[in-house]
Amino acid sequence: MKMIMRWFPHGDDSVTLEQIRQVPGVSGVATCLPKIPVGEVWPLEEILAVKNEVNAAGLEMEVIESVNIHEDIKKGLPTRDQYIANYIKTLENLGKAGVKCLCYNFMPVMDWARSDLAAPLDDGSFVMAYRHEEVLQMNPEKMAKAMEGKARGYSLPGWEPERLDAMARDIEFYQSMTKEQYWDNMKYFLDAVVPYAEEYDIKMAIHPDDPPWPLYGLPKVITNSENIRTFLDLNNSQYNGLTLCTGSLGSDLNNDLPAMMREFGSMKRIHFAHVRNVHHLNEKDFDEAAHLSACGDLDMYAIMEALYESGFDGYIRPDHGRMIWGEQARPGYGLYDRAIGANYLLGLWEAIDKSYKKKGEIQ
Ligand SMILES: [Mn+2]
Repeated sequence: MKMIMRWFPHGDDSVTLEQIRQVPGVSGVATCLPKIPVGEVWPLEEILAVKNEVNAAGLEMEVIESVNIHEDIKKGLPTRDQYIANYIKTLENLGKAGVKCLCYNFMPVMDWARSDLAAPLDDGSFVMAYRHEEVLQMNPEKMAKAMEGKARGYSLPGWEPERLDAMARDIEFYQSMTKEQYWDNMKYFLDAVVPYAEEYDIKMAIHPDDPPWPLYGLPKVITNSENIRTFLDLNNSQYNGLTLCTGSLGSDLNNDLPAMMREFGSMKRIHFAHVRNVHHLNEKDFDEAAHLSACGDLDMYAIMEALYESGFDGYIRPDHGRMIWGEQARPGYGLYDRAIGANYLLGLWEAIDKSYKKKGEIQ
């Protein structure tokens, strides 16, 4: 298992590589090239420039999060073949740079949605929050504007300005698409790309839909165990795997996260885990709580134990953190709360590991 943290290059992050290097137990970053328009090839030299910067700080760049998928691929348009060819070329370049794992998502139109990026808690910290009724009353453009206002000048991955114009048009398009067609488009993409992921030795790791329920009539597919089984069956290569995000899937209280870790972990299909807690106010209203089990509704010990027992040897990152101690940072991606989260998770992992080794000695 390797503990990593997300980091944004080109000055688009308040957190520095030097700071991440000082977080005990963190060996690398998950990063991206945010300035390249969705659908275009990531040039090798630009990938290597970021890799060199990361390596110079004493960290690894084995995980990319994300290479976004062009909307034409998700829509199944004839133009998708060119975008898929570009995606494969990007994979080749990432492989040459030593990247081992690629987190991506296949969500239509919007990557994730929150009603507030900085909701105050009683202890003076701020969290990203989701209130279902408020989200339903906004249209995506309104939400993008509201989110932008609290993004402190940082880009919001998945809410790139060039995507906003097309959002309303895209939503209309998807409303006439069946879930089956959407699965077909996903399979078409996977069958084209996964053989190259194998060749370049890059584990593809799809991120669940966030939140894991339909919004604005858009299809949502990576939402629960049943749908994840369907997804994994679309292409049976081990390189077709998951970023198991406990925060996204845990927003739906019906999802049993330790059971999911066990099932998909034992199939060796979890390559990357985003581990964070969720605190529900209602079934579909939640805050992105601190990582500690006591702070939310997820049993983080049980989640880490299930991951450990599955023989997990992929990457883990603390997911979003709260904004604490007056930090000014990209929403969800301050240094302090994520550093605390990473070390809490590493502490759980050490305790689980030692208790298993002790049991082994006794037997
Ligand atoms: Mn996540």
